[in-house]
Amino acid sequence: MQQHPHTSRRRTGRLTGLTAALAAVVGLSTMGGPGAHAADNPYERGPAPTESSIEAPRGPYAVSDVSVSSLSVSGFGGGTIYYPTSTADGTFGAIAISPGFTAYESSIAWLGPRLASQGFVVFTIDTNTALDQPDSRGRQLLAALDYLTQRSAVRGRVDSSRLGVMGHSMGGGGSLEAAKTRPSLQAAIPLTPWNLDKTWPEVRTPTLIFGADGDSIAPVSSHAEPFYTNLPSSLDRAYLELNSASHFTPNSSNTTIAKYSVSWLKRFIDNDTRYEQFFCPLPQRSLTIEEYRGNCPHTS
Ligand code: 9J3
Ligand code: ZN
Repeated sequence: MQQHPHTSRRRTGRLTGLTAALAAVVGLSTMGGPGAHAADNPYERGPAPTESSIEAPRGPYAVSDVSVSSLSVSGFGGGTIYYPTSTADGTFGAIAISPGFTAYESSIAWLGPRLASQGFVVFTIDTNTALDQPDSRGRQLLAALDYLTQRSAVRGRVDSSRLGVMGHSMGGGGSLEAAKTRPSLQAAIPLTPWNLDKTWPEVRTPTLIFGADGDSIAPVSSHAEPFYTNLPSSLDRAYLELNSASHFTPNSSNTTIAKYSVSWLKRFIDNDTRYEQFFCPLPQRSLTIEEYRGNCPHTS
């Protein structure tokens, strides 16, 4: 059953515009009141977040999914689209997620329903071959987003102006490649990323990089940390190093990955400043966070 979030209809873009127009015509704009907030964010979805709501195994939206056969698409290897079942809240921002070297969609599948239940359309993909390198994975993430917004069965549920990318390992390296290629992306989240290219001055997309302190396949000292350091210092960027974690920690349900990913996606894909509280001021070192770096307040 749908646990329907109590977002009011006036928060949709069309109705906010209508409200503003009516307010102007009738002269209500100086009267205030709940129906006259010209500054309401049209992309905000779902109820106000709490620490427990972003840590929960599922968010407020019931989730459906549709399988996409590799035979029906080109430029990537098919996958599964997870999306909020209800259409009552209008369109949602969307993300594509790539697995790592030799891995399949199943290795990142937990993120599909977890993130979609918070109010995103999430496309977990397979790559054309399991051996594809980061630059190819970046192109495939973009092909998947293009399929999602232009041809998929749920294209009408997606706001094509609010898109992001995630990926594990070479898929995380691919997320950086995708952001470098397509600066209109609103958020990127590489998970224990791997790439031979260490420098990302071209990136204009707000980027949250997860590293793992015990990663011996993509050691943070030669991957996640230099990737973070070599993003523009003017960018909204963050580096979260997971404590007692390995290269494969992103391959199963992880509350720290989920809560900060949800917050980053909400903040930058939905422009939802209600989530800024979770990484600004910067999180402290803890049992789950070895280290956190970032800018605060955010600039975009
Ligand atoms: O996607 C990954 O797990 C990248 C790490 C790797 O196996 O690199 C070796 C070439
Ligand atoms: Zn570079």
